[in-house]
Amino acid sequence: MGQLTAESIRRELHTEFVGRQVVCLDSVSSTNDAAKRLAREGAPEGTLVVAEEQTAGRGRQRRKWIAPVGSSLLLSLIFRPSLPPAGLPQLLMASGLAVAEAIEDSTGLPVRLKWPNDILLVGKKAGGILIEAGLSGEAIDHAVVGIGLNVNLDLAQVPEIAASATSLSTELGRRVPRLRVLHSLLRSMEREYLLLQGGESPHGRWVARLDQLGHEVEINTPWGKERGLLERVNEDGALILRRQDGTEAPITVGDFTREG
Ligand code: BT5
Repeated sequence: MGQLTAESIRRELHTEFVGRQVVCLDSVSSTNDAAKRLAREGAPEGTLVVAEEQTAGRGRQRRKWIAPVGSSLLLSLIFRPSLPPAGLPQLLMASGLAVAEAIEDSTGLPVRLKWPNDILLVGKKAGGILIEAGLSGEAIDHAVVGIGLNVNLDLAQVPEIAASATSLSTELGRRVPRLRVLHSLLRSMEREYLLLQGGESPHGRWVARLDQLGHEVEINTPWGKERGLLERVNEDGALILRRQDGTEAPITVGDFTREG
C-alpha cells in the first residue's frame, strides 16, 4: 500500500490544527528528534512529522523501537499544552486514549492500554507512545508526542519482538490502509487534546481501558523487583502496587524499568 505523502495526508483531513502542518520524511533518526528541532524553531501546535523509516527509533530509556520500512505509522506531534511539567502523564493518558479510539474507529478491534504507555490488542503490544518535553523555566514550552503503531507489521520479520507484539494486520488477517488509521488518529488526538486543554481529565476513561488492574504484577524498578496487586493508577500517573505485606508501593514512570 502506498507511501504516505503530505498531499495525501492533507486531503480528507478533518481537523482544525492537528496535522495541518506536515513534514513527511523517507528516513530519519527518530521523528521525535525532527519534531523537537521544529518545536524549538517555533513550529505551530499540531505540526506532524511522519516517516517511513527510523534509523534510531526509540522507546523510553534508550530502548529500541523496531519498525521495518513502510510497515507502521511512525509519527510525532508538537503540542504546547498549558500544563505544569508534573501534568505530562495526563497528556500521555490523553494520547493513549486517542490511539485506542483511532484503532477502534478504523478497524473495530478492541483496544486496551497498559501502564504507562503501551497500546494493546489481545494482550500484546501493538504500539507505544514516547513523550518528550522542552521546558522554559518551570513551564512546558513544547511537548512532542511520539507514536509508533504496528499497522502492517509482519511479525515473522521481527523475531526479537514476535512473542510480545502484534499488529493491526495480524489481528485482522488483512492489510490495513495506514492513511485511514492516520486520519482517524489525527482527529482523535485533536479531540482528546482539546478536552485536556479545557480542563477535563482523561484519567477516568484511561483507567477504564487499563489492563492488569486488580491483577498480580511484577515491575522492575531501579531499587529491584516490586511484586503486588495493581491496585490503582493515580491522576498524576503514579501506579500503586499493594504488596503482600499490605504496604503500598507507588511507582512513577521515572521509577520504572523493563527488560527487553
Ligand atoms: C515505547 O517505549 O513503547 C514507546 C515507543 C515510541 C515509538 C515512537 S515511533 C515515533 C516516535 N519516534 C521515536 O523514536 N519513538 C516514537 P517502551 O515502553 O520503552 O517500549 C520499548 C520496548 O517495546 C522495546 O524494548 C521492545 O521490547 C518493544 N518493542 C520495540 N518495537 C516494538 C514494536 N514495533 N511493537 C511492539 N513492541 C516493540
